Amino acid sequence: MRALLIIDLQNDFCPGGALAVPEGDAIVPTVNKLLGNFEHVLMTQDWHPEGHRSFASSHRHYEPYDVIEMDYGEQVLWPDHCVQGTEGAEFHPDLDTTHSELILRKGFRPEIDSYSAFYENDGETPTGLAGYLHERGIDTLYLCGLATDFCVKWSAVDGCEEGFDMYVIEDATRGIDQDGSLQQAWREMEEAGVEAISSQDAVSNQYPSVL
Ligand code: VGL
Ligand code: ZN
Repeated sequence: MRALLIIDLQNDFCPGGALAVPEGDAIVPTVNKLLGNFEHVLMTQDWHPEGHRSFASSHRHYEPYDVIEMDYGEQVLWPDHCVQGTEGAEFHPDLDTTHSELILRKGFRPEIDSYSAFYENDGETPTGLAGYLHERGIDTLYLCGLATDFCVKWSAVDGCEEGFDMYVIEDATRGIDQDGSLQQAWREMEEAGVEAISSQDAVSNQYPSVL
């Protein structure tokens, strides 16, 4: 059984938002078209408390996009974004969220960031997603959303390690591309066994039994 997983398609990651991904909003119509082709649709929502440790504003002498060492490894420091309850944390207003059966919030612990839909950035605190998918008989995930080189990549790679079949829908995702991170992300995903696919192919691959 397959599902569509929409990563962080929120205002702050779209043009005009606090951590805007170039053309982040351009994928919304594509994602809306995909929805109807999936029996299961899940979404993640980046959901930080004010003063979150991933914010540059929480560290003296640091600027957004600086990289620091945290207990759990390297952390990019971001502009304040997706603060709980703010408009920036809301889903893009044109995204059709009615089909979504699960909204998984992440990054809500003040001391730790969470890019992946499966694990927080320590690599060991699970979000519960794998258990949810197993219980519902979902073994194949199609990923779209923002940003390709951070939350999409981390989710895709972790999903492979958890034993799921992972696809990333290329034309339904956009990247931040910080110092070549986008190309690097595609390389890492390929090495992990993630397959890149177009939205057209994701749709025509649906329900193999009826083809
Ligand atoms: C993301 C940076 C910080 C993402 C979330 O959704 O890719 N990137 N928080
Ligand atoms: Zn975040």
